[in-house]
Order: sequence, then C-alpha cells, then structure tokens
Amino acid sequence: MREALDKLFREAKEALEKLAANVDRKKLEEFRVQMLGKKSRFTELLHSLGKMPPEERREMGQMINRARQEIETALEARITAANAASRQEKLQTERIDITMPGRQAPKGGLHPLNVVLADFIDIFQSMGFDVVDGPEIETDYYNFEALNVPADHPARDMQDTFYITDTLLLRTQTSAAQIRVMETRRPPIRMICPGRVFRADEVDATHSPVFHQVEGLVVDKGVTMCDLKGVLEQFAHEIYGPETKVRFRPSFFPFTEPSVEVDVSCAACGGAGCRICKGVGWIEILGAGMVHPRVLAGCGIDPEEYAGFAFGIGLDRLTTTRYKISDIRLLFENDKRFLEQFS
Ligand code: 2NM
Repeated sequence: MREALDKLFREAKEALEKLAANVDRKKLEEFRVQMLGKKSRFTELLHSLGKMPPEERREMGQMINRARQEIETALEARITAANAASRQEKLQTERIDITMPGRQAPKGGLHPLNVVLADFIDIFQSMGFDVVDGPEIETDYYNFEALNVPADHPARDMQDTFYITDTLLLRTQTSAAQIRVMETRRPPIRMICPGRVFRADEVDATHSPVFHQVEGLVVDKGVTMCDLKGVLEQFAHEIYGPETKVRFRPSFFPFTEPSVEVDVSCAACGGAGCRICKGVGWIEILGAGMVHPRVLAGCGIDPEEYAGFAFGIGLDRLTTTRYKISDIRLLFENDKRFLEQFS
C-alpha cells in the first residue's frame, strides 16, 4: 500500500513536471481529472483503506491526503501560471494604441449653389424681405396669364416650356409663387422667391434645362424705381464689393413696365474694360422693372393705390463666375469629386 502510494505520488509529480512547460489549460484540466478525480488512482487508494488494519488506516489515510494535497497545490500553481501567461499573450496581441488618430468622419458641405443662395438670403433678409417657396409644377395661369404674358408670346411655345398637360407645366420662372403671395397678402409685401426653374433649352456649357432663380418683389404705396435701384445697389455692394456701380439699361418684359436690364461695373477691371467683361467694363447680372399695373390688378391690388418693383437673378451664372466653374453642367451632375471641393 505504502509503495503504491509512493509510486503514484512520484508518477504524479513527474507528470506535473512534464506539464510545467506546457501552459495549455485544457491539458492541465485533463490532468486534474485523471489524477485527482472520482475515478483516479488517489481515490482508488483511499477506497482501499478499508481493507487495512485499523491502526495503519489512520496514518495511511493522512499520507494519501497529504500527497494528494501537494499534487493539487502544485496543479493550482500551474493553472495560475497558465492563466497569467494567456492573459499576457492577450495583452500583447490585442494591445490598443491609444495614441493612434481617430477615424475621420466624412464631412459634408453645402452645394456651391446653396452657398451663394445663403448669401442672397442673408442680404435680402437684412433688408426686410421674406423668403417664400412655391410649387415647381404650375398652371399656365400662374406661370403666364397672371404675369401678363400673352397667349401668342413665344415663351409659351412648347419649344420653350415643358408642358405636363395642356394647362400644367414646369414653372419657367419663380414669379408664379409671387403671384400667389400677391393674391393672398395685402401690401406692404417684401419677398424673395428662390427656386428651380425649367426651360426647354439645349444643354451646353452655359445652358441647362433646369436652373436656379431668385426673384424679388416689393409692393407698397409710393414705391418707385429709385427704391429698386437702392435695393439692387445694396445687393451689388454686398456681393461684389462697395465700389461696385450699378446701371440700368432699358429692356422689355411683359410683367414689368418700365423694364430694365441691370449691369454692375466689372469687378476684375473696375470698369476699364478687360477680357472678363469683353472690354465693355460692365457685366449684366439681372432683369427688373416696375410691376405692370395689369399684374397688380389681376391679383386684386389697386395699381392706383400701390406700386411695386420686381427683379429676377439667375443663381447659376453667379455661382459659376464666383467659383470659376467652367461648365454649368457641373452644378447638376452631383459628381462627388466636384462637390468635395466645396466642403
Ligand atoms: C424678372 C425680370 C423682371 C418679376 C416680376 C414678378 C412679378 F411677379 F411681380 F410680376 N416677379 N419677378 C421679374 C421682373 C422677373 O426676371 C428676369
């Protein structure tokens, strides 16, 4: 019995020595089951104590338990070492470099048209104008009739306007929305109306069937062309700089009388003449005029009592010149490589 215990103890210690270099925790667990478990030789020995004479039984039992204890303690130490080793390995392989720069979140930006539009809105809001929106699909009444565009006017032609039905169309200007305002609100009215407009143009570097307009409208008692010029001068000074001069040239629109085309002095040469203004010193930026009495009357505003001025500015050309964009189509293609340059 004693010899069997000695042999078992020695074998167990040797087996454990062998496992010393091996930090595989699964192997260590197998070892525990084999050596110390319910069906192990240690347990067998303890069971066989019953067959021993009682006076040896006590001493032998103690020896078995001490040996078992020693093996168990040694095994625990191995397991602790194995756990530490595997934690160490984990720390090495899963180390986080907290000095690494964070992932850059992609940053969006305003479309260049909206940058310019935001400036427009700032300038006119500071002069007391409301910003009004309207539908892109209009009736021929709001788009043409109410604006004093006669039935035989070439703008009404299918060649120039996108019709949806006989009477429904894609608006060719945002004035339609201003008519709706004049019908429903009483003067004083001060508003701008920015938005997309549509014309059946051939596409090239300076023309697109969809483009953007900002139309302005002021209606009140005693409004004159001087007010129009003052507002447009203020606008030109804020957009092009305070030295900018503004001039009116006579023109014609069905919805205004008198009508003007408005030029600003060329910012590149200060009016002396250069390549940008084609030698004339002036650049045309918009059309304007005094709202035709028939337009006011059609909206239920008495032209004897009230007067108004209106203007229309194209947003696209202003944007392409400000950012030196060579082709208007770039504004509509949503090519990320183009748009990212503005964020
Ligand atoms: C322009 C030129 C001149 C204009 C007229 C109106 C309205 F609704 F009051 F009649 N809104 N915008 C107007 C006048 C637009 O665009 C070149």
